[in-house]
Amino acid sequence: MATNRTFTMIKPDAVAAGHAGAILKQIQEAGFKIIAMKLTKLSPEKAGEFYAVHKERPFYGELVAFMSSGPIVAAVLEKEKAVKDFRKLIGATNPADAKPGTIRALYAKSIGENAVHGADSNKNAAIEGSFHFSAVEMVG
Ligand code: DAT
Ligand code: MG
Repeated sequence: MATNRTFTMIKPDAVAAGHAGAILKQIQEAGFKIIAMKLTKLSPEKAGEFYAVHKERPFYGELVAFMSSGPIVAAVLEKEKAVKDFRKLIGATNPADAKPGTIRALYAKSIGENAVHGADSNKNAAIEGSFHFSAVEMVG
């Protein structure tokens, strides 16, 4: 069965709270292989660029400020149906709606500070992965 790739970020709230290790453990135990990974910090400009699709949404300013507020862990993950299965693993955007046991149900504080990002399509996974990593940094 062909595998595919998704892109994730452990967001500033979860890194600051010391949850990065537990979240990575949960991701690996769910069968995802880490292809690329780094601890980094987005500038407001870079966070704005990453979330440019949400520019017109009322929460855009808040989102950019939050995503540039502290270190994040960025990673490319590989698994069968990676994009779909990762969205299932992280749970709904609003942790109040996230299924018990999902990463957002366990670690997210609010709809804005929701612990993790997960790409929403194969196309965006590829765009977002190459936003953070060069081809030689992806160890397939
Ligand atoms: P997701 O991250 O589940 O793909 P999204 O793409 O709709 O959700 O939004 C991107 C991020 O923007 C989301 O993870 C947190 C923030 N966000 C979304 N809706 C919000 C809202 N109503 N208020 C504040 N932040 C919000
Ligand atoms: Mg999204």
